[in-house]
Amino acid sequence: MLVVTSDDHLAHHALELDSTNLIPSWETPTRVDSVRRAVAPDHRFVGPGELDVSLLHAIHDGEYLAFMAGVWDRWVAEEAGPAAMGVAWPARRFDQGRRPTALRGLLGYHGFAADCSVVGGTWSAALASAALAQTAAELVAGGERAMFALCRPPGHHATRDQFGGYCYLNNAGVAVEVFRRSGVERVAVLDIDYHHGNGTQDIFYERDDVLVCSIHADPAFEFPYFCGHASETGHGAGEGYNRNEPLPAGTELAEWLTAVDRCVDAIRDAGCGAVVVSTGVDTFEADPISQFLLRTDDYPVVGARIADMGLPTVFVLEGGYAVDALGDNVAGVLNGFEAASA
Ligand code: SP5
Ligand code: ZN
Repeated sequence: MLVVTSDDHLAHHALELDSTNLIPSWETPTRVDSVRRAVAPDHRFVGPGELDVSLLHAIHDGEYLAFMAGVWDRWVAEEAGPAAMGVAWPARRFDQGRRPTALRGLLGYHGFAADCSVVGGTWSAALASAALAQTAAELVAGGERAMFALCRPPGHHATRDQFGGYCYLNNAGVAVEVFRRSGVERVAVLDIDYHHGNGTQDIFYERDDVLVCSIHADPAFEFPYFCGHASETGHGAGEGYNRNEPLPAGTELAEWLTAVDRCVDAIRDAGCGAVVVSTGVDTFEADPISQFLLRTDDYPVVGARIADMGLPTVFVLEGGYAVDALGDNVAGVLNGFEAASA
């Protein structure tokens, strides 16, 4: 399989609010090295093409994109701390619609969580990461059976107009839009990251041309806490085109696979013509911030399930924070897919 990757992520390493301190984010530059090392023997690397900014405007709010492009310079001019982040967010009974003017206010308006901040290299890395997803989808739309976009930063928590959960631009959403523009009438997103893909859900919630399926830790006990419930099934034209499979802490392969299979069935039933796989492997038993119990040997099994759908497939990297094992776990998904496709 072709793997789209670049070094443009290197200057991005954000800070996150741990229980009481700002710490270097679990989402580190070394994650890319781990994946490259593990996939190198069986796959080939290619670089990205030029980003088509109109794809970002298709899935993100224009004011959000403009704010994010300038936020670091504004932060340096006004505050000059090591990382820009919000301190207040529009909570219950606050005015959701009004956009403040102050930098701190805008950081709260365009962000949703204190696990995520902006540093000097963030925006260029986010744009480059989106370009990887775009290139992967373009090559698959052009006839490749499958591609892997080694995206960093990840994307599935980024909503239309908010960053959070280590995500700034929704890379999976970019790949979806490429498929739609290439003529695929309905695209599936299969999100196997440990966390609910709230951003992808948000972006496509009212659309019936994109079926979004996410298998994840129950938000009752896990980030992002406020969405990802099974009752969230889409809205308006999108009713029935959003599927959530929340699972308890301690979930192992057998139970996790039954949820994957329900999603695979839904993707088949909806007649999707391509699938974007939000490939987080933070379901791993030794992941430092997660509570599922998948093992390295389990990942080829899910890769095979995805291959069995027989659809043009773009894998985009999402989470996975056990850095030493991250590469082997990702390689497991890709190798399981290829073995089942052969
Ligand atoms: C893309 C992705 O996987 N984003 C995940 C964002 C999760 N952020 C919240 C992390 C909370 C970490 N708490 C650490 C406890 C370690 N003992
Ligand atoms: Zn995750």
